[in-house]
Amino acid sequence: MKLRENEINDHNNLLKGSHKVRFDFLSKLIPESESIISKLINFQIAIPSWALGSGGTRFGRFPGGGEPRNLEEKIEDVGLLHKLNCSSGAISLHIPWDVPKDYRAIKNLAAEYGLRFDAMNSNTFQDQEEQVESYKFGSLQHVNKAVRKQAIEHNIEVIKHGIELGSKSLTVWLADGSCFPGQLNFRKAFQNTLESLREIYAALPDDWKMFVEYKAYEPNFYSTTVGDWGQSLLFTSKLGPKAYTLVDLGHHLPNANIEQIVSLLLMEGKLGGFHFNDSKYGDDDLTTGSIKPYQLFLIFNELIDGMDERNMNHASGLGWMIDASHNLKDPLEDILQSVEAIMIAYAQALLIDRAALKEAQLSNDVTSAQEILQNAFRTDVRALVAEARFRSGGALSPLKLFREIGVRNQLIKERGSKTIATGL
Ligand SMILES: [Mn+2]
Repeated sequence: MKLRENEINDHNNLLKGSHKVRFDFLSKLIPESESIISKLINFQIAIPSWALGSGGTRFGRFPGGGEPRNLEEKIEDVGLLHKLNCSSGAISLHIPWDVPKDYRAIKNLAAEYGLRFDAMNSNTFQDQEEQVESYKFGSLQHVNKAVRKQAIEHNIEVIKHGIELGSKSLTVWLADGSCFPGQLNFRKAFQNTLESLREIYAALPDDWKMFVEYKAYEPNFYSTTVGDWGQSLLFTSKLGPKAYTLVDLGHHLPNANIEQIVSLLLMEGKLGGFHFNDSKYGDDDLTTGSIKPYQLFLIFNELIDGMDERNMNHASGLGWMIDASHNLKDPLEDILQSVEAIMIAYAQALLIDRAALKEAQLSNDVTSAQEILQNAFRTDVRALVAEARFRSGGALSPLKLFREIGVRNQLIKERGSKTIATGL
């Protein structure tokens, strides 16, 4: 479904008065508010095609109806989100779930909604019906060369789809690993994986990036062949300058200091992109900012510090993407909440008095360092984020408008109540 222009205007007209009071107050408090707003306007977060339907656990799935039935409807859904918040201007596809039948038609449709194609994602963690070899015991790491070859060719096919659509990056996440001690020769698994990644890397166009995503455990529970940022960095360093490490917030062991990982990867020029989500225990894929908003803020603090140090453009220097799965909420509402949380953390981190923080660090003034960070974190920047959206033509309250016009009911009417998003 498409939003009508007057729906956003009518909504904004009702909220404009109270928004202005909050924004005027905040912009007086924050002298740099105009520069923050322009950075917020430029900042776009890619939406993965697989987050548009209900997720599930291995115990069950409870779809809410009206889910996108094909790639075209996935693009429509992201287009709707982008229209509401003006911050979701990209979609990330997953092959084979989103193989385009007609590249030109798909590109035109995306352009109609103001969307570009973010990183392409390959899939060697499941067996597809038509495939000859099985990934049960791994893909790029597999002891059997024929399996590795099949997985390499799949990744190269994903790159080819991406080239047709104008994407500029490939994300490789491997489920490869082992479930029991003794099952795998760790060194051989690493070497096989490296050799396979090298063949994929060789197929990358010059202006493309390869993101190597790590994950501590699951689906393998004893070892994962790209299990942490050290292993990913080892691969990406050996592969070459187009290879980068991708950080997914849910892919660490409990209590890992993710902001420190981010800081060092950036320092080395090896941080490629981000998968946002949140978690309490493991790879829970909960709404970004719903459990640990302070951690998200601290990560953005390191991101801004490290990117500014290297003169990187905040909006385009790294790949920004949500990677989440929703079992309880309306997936589109959940994404609106996640994008909002990311924009808030980014805006708060832009508020940090960096000169004062540096001074506190150099004089070992631990108390002031904490005060400076928390002063920014405890500032309610929601009116700045709303103002950025408003100036871009979006809704002052995307979630409110989403409910007011009954988006889910309309989608159920259009698509039916029993639809299941492809791939999930
Ligand atoms: Mn991920």
